[in-house]
Amino acid sequence: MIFRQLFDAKSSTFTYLLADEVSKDAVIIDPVFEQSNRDIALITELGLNLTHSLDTHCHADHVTGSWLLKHKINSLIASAKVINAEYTDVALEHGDIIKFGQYELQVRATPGHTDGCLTYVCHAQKMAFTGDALLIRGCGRCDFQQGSASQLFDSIHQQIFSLTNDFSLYPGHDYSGRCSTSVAEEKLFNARLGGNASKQDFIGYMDNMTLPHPKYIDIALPGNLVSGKPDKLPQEPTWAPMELSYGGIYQVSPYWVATNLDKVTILDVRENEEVAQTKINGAITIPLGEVSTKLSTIPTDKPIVTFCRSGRRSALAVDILKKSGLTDVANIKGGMLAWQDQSLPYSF
Ligand SMILES: N[C@@H](CCC(=O)N[C@@H](CS)C(=O)NCC(=O)O)C(=O)O
Ligand SMILES: [Fe+2]
Repeated sequence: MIFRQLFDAKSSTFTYLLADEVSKDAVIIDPVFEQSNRDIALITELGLNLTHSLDTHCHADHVTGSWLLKHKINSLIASAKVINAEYTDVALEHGDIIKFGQYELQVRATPGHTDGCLTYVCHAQKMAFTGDALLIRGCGRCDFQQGSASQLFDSIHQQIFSLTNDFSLYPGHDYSGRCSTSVAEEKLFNARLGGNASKQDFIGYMDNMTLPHPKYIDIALPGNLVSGKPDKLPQEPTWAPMELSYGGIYQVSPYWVATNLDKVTILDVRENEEVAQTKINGAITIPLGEVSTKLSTIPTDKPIVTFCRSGRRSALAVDILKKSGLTDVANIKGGMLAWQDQSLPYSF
């Protein structure tokens, strides 16, 4: 199975991408609205077909990326039926199965942090995605969203600790840099319900926690009740059709540049010897090492597209130009190698 754990630093949320390496069908668990472009970049670079986004619950601390992923790459929105979120395509209930290629996730209701919390279990890989029901050495708070410590204790024991000890557990958040755990570890060491803690011990602990409400709860809850559909789409560059690489660089296709030469300034950052051999007409040439000191010589009346042999050095040039305050800048994907592959015009 293809498996990636992603992190949103602002909300300390984990997002998980799971895919079948053969069929390329993929699902994403708990996408974060602001990270949609990152997630789509990874999905695109790995050549995956995202069939579903799956939320573990109605998050109080961030808005889901589900609606935006559907809008951009057509995945179905799946979340707990109990939440009754608008725009849900698949309303999940305990016992449902989500298939992606040869793999499947079993849906287990694990209420207690919220009344609509789900845990997704991949039996074949011995992995469970627990959302905020069970965190590493902790668990989701129970003081809002129909939370109940008694119910959470039962959910964890009946639906998570009932998995074999060797199951790996992947939580919805971690606030201390930890990434995954196991059933065996949490049974022994969970700070709130491990080591034979009784339900009474657990409720005593949870009732006496004093956590401030999540900072973005007033935005997150209404946002998640509409599956993350924004009032207004996030702003994206409009001067060229563009894709964001998983490396974080906006890229334009060589073909678009070749057919829109009058709309951009091409900045070729190859060394002089390379430019002496092949060049794109009209491009200005500044070797990468001199870009920062020659910024003032680069015309800024048009968007700038950067260029080199393979598209690697020119990606760094995009970074340098952005840091200098320019906004309409992108890399020509694949550089001269792609340009030549596509038989676009250049001179010797
Ligand atoms: N400080 C965070 C809130 C963190 C928080 O309350 N997280 C929830 C999950 S949505 C929780 O259950 N935390 C349990 C804990 O921190 O022990 C924020 O402002 O967003
Ligand atoms: Fe939560």
